[in-house]
Formats: sequence, structure tokens, C-alpha cells
Amino acid sequence: MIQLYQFKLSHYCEKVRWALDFKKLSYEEVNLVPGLHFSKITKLGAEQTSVPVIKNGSSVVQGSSQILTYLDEKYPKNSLSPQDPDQLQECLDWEEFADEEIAPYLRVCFYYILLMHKKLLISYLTESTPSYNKILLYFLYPLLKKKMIAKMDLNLSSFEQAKIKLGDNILQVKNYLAGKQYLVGETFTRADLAMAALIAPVHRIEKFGFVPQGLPSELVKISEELSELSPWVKDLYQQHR
Ligand SMILES: N[C@@H](CCC(=O)N[C@@H](CS)C(=O)NCC(=O)O)C(=O)O
Repeated sequence: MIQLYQFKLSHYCEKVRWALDFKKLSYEEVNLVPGLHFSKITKLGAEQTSVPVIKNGSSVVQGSSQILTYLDEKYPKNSLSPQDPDQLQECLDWEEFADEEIAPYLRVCFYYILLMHKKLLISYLTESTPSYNKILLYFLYPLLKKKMIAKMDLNLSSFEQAKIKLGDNILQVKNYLAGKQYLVGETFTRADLAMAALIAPVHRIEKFGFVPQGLPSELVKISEELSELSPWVKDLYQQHR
């Protein structure tokens, strides 16, 4: 059976969960804790330390886009990738836009605020893992916080910039869609899936698999400010998730 190594709260991991579910493939979730995950991932032979990673027999695939491509090649039923090469390229471009121009800014906004709420953040990061991880993370928190700040370049100025960039980029997608149901062609593709999954944390959607409880009011406010694509994302989740 396919094993999905993931952080439950990660939207890149949700991209893969959704693809696996959409393709009706059975899989086992291996839930890891950020900061405590390195050895598990390197032992798999993956090149980097990031999740998602899937293991399928002797194949190990890392990176949400690479995993979607792998799944569509290996299991062509319920494909998320169009056959037409131009449409496929369009999908990959949108997916890259979501991966590079939406997700990282959203991550900066969320973690900049969440790092001010230690108990809450620890509960989010250890979601769906054994409870001793909470204690472990509590003691490792100063180190973890330092690493997260360095890795995501978290500071007031990057936070303010990320909010603006995120708002602009979400609006760009909304304007492109201009009432259309799908980003590429007339059917649901990996472009829509990637965009909706990566924006989904803003909308706290049940089917995402992790709905943060007790979100700080600053983040509720940011989520409300970024609701331009909310109906589209919710509609895709309702119809295709
Ligand atoms: N472009 C990558 C991004 C993955 C990514 O940034 N994953 C984060 C969690 S959301 C991660 O694993 N961070 C910890 C690390 O890199 O060791 C993908 O699409 O899979």
C-alpha cells in the first residue's frame, strides 16, 4: 500500500491526500512532527527533508507536484493531468504559481502569528501524532522557533509583505477565473486541486482533514481579508473532494 509521509496540517500534504482520494487509491498516512521528522525522511532516501513524500513499494517520490505526476503516470484512472500537452503545461504553470506565489506567503502569515502562541502552535504541529510529542516539542520549542524564523525569514516586514503579495496573487487568480469554474479547460485538473488545497487553510475546510481550533483573532482577520476566492475554493472542495 502507498504510504504518505506528511504533516497533518501541511497544505502541500493536503494536495497529495486530495489527489490520492480523487484517484481512489488506498494509502496509509504516516504523520510526522515538524522538526522531529528529519531522520524518518532521510532514511527513506529522499533528497531533501520536506514532506510530502510517498513510498510505494521500492519507489520513493518527494514533492507534491512530482507525486501528482507519478500518480497519474502509474495510475492513469481518474487522471488529474490533461492529455493535451498545451493544457498540461498550463496546469503545471498554475501549479507552480500556487506552490511558489501563494503557499509560501500564506505560510509566512500563519507562522509569524502562530509563533506568538506557543501552546496553540505545539498542538497544531503535533496533530494526529502520539501525545508525548507535545512534551518533546515543548522542550525543543526555543530551538524550533529559531529554525522556523530562519527558514521562513519570519519578521514583521516579511509578514506585512506576505499579506500584500498573497492578497494580490489571490486576486490575480480570481480575475483570471472571472466566473469560470476551472483554471484549465472545462474539467477539474491538478491546477484547480493545487490552487484550492494550497489556499484552503485560509478557509478552514472540514474536508482538508485538519481544521485548526482556536485560531488567534489576528489570523481570523487575515483569513477574512483573503476571502476573494473563498466561494470557488469551497465549491471545488464540495464537488471534487
Ligand atoms: N514544493 C514542496 C514544498 C514542500 C514543503 O515546503 N514542505 C514543508 C511542510 S509544508 C516541509 O516539509 N518543511 C520541513 C522541511 O523542509 O524539512 C512540495 O510541493 O512538496
